Amino acid sequence: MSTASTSASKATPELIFFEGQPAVHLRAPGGAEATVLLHGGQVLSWIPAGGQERLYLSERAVYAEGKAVRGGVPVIFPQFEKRGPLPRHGFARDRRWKLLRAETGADDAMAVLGLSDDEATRAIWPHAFSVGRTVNVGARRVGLELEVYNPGTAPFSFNAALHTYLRVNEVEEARLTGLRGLTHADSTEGGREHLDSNGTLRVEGEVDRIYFDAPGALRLSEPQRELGIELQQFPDVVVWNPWEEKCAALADMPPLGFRRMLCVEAAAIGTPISLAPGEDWWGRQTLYA
Ligand code: TA6
Repeated sequence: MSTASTSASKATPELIFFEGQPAVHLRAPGGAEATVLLHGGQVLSWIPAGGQERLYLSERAVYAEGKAVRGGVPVIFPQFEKRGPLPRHGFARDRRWKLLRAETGADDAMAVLGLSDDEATRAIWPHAFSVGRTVNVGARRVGLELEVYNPGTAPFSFNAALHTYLRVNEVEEARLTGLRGLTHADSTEGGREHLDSNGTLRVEGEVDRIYFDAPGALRLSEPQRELGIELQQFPDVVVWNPWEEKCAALADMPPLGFRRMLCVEAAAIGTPISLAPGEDWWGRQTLYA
């Protein structure tokens, strides 16, 4: 269980400690809430106004220097999986980000966090960079934005993803739609490509797919609720559920955790993004309850 200490009566944004780690708690005027951990710049919780928690966070997640927190919305940068020489999924998810701004507007609340190169990142990835993460909570939606800037004198290229763990009541009852006619690479079959002729994805076993050049709108339907997922400038979508055996092998997931989550990730994997000095790129995933 979380040990976040927040108070509904206090003005937002509020600096809190979540599992002993500094975090910012956002509360929009309509009552929607989000919690963002400085470690990894990671959104851990999103509760739309009058609603329920919509992100999955493992109760066995580890909150420690150099470790990635299992759940919420980890930021994957500058490498996806093992598609390069860096640690798996890059380094942004296990480093401390800076809180650059946090404020409440008339009908929303937002926080901006940043991560830049330092000696440790340059030792494994020799580039000057600056990554910004904006989290914007309105009554029934949350906007998750990633911005990458090249302040250096040489170009670089990168992969990125928002590895969003969506909470579901029972994954076998959930349906993900919007992928009809797309080809996906199946990571459980060494990247073998398949065409999705059906368009409705049901999870009844391990799923680990990359849909390249996906459309910008998806829908996750459950018997009692719906979630809209919008992607801007992220060309690819990753869908992941480890299922029983792989979940049991993850020390930071409870044995039945796979039943409560489905990762639907906004990603830029197929074609790495290249930035010349002075250029920037942004991508956004917006969730609508
Ligand atoms: O995005 C899907 C994926 O790459 C899967 O292959 C799966 O292993 C997952 O991410 C989690 O990776 P992690 O390094 O956080 O255990």
